[in-house]
Amino acid sequence: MDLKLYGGKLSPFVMRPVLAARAKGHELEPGTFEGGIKCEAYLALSPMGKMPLLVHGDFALPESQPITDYLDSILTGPALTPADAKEAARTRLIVRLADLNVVPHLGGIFRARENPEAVGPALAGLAEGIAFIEHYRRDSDVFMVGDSFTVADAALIPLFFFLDAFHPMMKTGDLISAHPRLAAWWERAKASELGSRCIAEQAAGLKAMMGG
Ligand SMILES: N[C@@H](CCC(=O)N[C@@H](CS)C(=O)NCC(=O)O)C(=O)O
Repeated sequence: MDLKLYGGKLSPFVMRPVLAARAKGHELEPGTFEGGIKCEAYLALSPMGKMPLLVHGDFALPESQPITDYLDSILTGPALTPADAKEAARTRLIVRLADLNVVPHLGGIFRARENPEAVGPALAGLAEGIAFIEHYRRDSDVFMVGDSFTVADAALIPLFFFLDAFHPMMKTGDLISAHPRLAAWWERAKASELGSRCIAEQAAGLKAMMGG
């Protein structure tokens, strides 16, 4: 299959489709776009100039969640969206809540050194976003939703990596442990083959970004 994914492995948006492909039994190693993500050729395919970008033959698709859903449709392997309409909706809702209410606050954590005043509001925003997600989970959810890996796990695992990574400086892990059910999910996710591999790859990316 003529399928290429562009981006770096530290990015939670790049790891989302990577994890989804792996959960379906496929390796989709992200690569670097020649010329970078701001070059003319890249911007012609994705004017937003962000990673990831999926190129499938002459079809170019940006944005982590549409890419993830597309891979779920075209790749063989287990479906990553529940067949039940309500469970599918709950899965999509959790991904959307994460993108709308968790992702925007990660920047404040990431740029703590340059802008320490933004850390407090970022932590408050993250706490709220995480509580929104937890509101829609059930005691019976072993994975993010239900009893098998879904696109919601693919979205949340690489985002939660940063909460662990920044815990020593900003106690971001406490945002997870405040919710015992979510904390149990995170422990299971980290211990899983897919989760532990993803986290190791992101950790290597973070180390490289911080200068080794
Ligand atoms: N909504 C986008 C977010 C993508 C995004 O923000 N990617 C970052 C990397 S984590 C990026 O490409 N940043 C480079 C830039 O903005 O110049 C998605 O879900 O794919």
